[in-house]
Amino acid sequence: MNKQQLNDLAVFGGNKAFKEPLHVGRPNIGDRNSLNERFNRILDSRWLTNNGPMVREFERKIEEYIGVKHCIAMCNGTVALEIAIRATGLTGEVIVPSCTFIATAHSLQWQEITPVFCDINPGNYTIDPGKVERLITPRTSGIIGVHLWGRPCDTTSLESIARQHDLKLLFDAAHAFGCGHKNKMIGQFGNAEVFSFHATKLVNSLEGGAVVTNDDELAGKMRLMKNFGFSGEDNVTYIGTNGKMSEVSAAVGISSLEKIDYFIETNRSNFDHYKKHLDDIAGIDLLAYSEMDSCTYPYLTILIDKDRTKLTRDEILSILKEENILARRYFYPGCHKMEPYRSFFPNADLLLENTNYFMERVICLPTGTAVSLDDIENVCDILRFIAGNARSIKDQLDSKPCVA
Ligand code: T4K
Repeated sequence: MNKQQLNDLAVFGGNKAFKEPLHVGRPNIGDRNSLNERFNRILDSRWLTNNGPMVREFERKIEEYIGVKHCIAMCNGTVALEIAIRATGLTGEVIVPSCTFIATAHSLQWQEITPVFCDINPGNYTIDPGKVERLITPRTSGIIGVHLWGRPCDTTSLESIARQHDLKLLFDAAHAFGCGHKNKMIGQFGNAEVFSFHATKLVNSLEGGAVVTNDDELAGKMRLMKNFGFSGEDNVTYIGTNGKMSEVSAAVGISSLEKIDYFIETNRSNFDHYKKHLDDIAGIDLLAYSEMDSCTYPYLTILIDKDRTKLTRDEILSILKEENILARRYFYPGCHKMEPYRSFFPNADLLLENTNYFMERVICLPTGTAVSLDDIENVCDILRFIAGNARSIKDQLDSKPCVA
C-alpha cells in the first residue's frame, strides 16, 4: 500500500490501489483439462440438454457429497427455489428472513405466495426461530430458512416449530454448498434444501442450481416440474416449467466440484489473513464463523460501526470503490425495503430491528481463488489507513464530496 497522506487516496486524486477492479464474486475455476475433455464429450455425443449424462453424473456426485437420496439439478437457484416451493405445496404465507438476496422472497411472490419477513438472530444472522412463531397465522404454510453467507440456520429449533405447527420447512442453501452443521452436511435438513451454482458461488456451473431431498415423492414431482410436467414423450401430468440444466453447465459443475477442497482451503486461508490484518482496526468487525460448524468461508463480511470509524459504511464503500476495490453491501437494504414488499408492508421495519442494524453496517469484501494474500493485505491496509485518518478524511469529503 502506498498511502502516506490523504491525497494519496484515489478519492482525493491519488493513484488507485488496484489497476484492475478487485471484484467480490470472481468465479472459482475448475480444472481446465478435465473441463475441455468433458466439453468434447458433450459435443461428440450431441446430447446438449434434457437430463443428459453430464447432468446425471453431476446429480449423482452431489448426492454422494451431501449424503442425500435425491439431487435434482436445475438451470439456476431461483427456479430451483420456485420449483421446491411449488412441489412442497406451499401456499398463502411463508415465513422468510428479510436479510437475504431478493430471490428468496421473489420465488414466493412470483407464485402469489406472500413472504412474511422475520427478523434475524444477531448471533448468526439467520432467521430467529424465537420470532418465527409469532408470525404464524392460519394462512402460514411453511418456513424458508436461509443459511446466510454460509452460516447454518438454527435447524433444530426450526424443525421443531415446523413439526409443532404442521408447516413445511425449506432451506435456501444458495450460499452453503459444502458446509456442515451438527455433524451433517447442509442439504440434509428440512423437507428440501436449495443450492445455487451461479458463477459467484463456491462451486459453480456458470448458471445453475439444485434441490436436494430425501423425500422420494417430492423428488419425483420436482423432476416432472422442471421438464414442463412431462412424464413420457407426450404425457403431461403436472403443470411444469423449463428448469433444466444444460450439459455444459453440468460439465462445469463437475469440474468445479472436483476442486472444492482447494476452493474451501483458499477461502479459509483468505479469511484467516483478513482476520489477522483487520483484527485491531477500531470500528471494523469481521464476522466470525462458528467453530461448531464446518465452514467454506464463502463471504468475507465486515460490519462498520460509524460511531467508532467516524465514517459511514457508504462513505467507506465509496472510498474503496475509488481504489478499485468493488466491495458490496450484500443484501442492503433488506427485502422488506424493496418493491413490491416495501409497498405491501410499509411498517415491516418495526419487527426487523436486527435486520436493519446489519443492513446499515455490512460490507462484503473480495475473497475466493482470484484474490491473493497480497491483495487482502492491500485491502486491509487501506481500511486501516481510512480508519486511522477518518476525521480528516471526513472533513475533506465534506468539503469536496466524492462522486462515486
Ligand atoms: N438465494 C440466495 C440467498 C442467493 O444469494 C441467490 C443468489 C439465490 C437464492 C438465487 O440463486 P441464482 O438464481 O442466482 O442461482 C449475485 C448473483 O447473481 C446471485 O447468484 C447471488 N445469489 C447474489 C448474492 O449475487 P449480483 O447482482 O451481485 O451479481 P453480479 O453479476 O453483479 O456479480 C457479483 C460480482 O461478481 C461482481 O463484482 C462481478 C463478479 N463477477 C460476476 C460474474 C457473474 C465476475 O467476476 N464474473 C462473473 O462471471 O448477484
